[in-house]
Amino acid sequence: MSDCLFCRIVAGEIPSTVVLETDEVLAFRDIAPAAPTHVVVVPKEHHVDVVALTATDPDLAGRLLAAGAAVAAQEGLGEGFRLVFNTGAHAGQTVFHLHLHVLGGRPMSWPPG
Ligand code: DGP
Repeated sequence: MSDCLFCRIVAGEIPSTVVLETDEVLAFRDIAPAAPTHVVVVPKEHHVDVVALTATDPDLAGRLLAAGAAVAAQEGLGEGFRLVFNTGAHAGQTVFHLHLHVLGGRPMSWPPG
């Protein structure tokens, strides 16, 4: 059994609320939503972060972004949304299996904290 939380979610060992799935990516609702809509999109294959993914499979990185855009459309975020890759501890990354945050449903400020 993997000790990676998101690998375990992908494997169905930990339940999640899935909103989109392809053979390569899984999108599910964040357990601690930071906005009315907060979904994380992960590659099913384990990659630590976006730097690692773009180094090994940049085409998959593009498809991950496309999945994030599809989730935003599916969730009705036509007024705007944010796509975020927290990369490394200083950026607030806590789960070291690459994930794209899709955040929307409220006005947002800039810069982030
Ligand atoms: P980050 O801080 O960028 O590594 O984001 C990790 C996100 O993962 C954070 O927003 C909370 C979410 N998360 C952590 N554990 C779980 C879980 O067990 N289930 C779900 N659905 N989300 C989780």
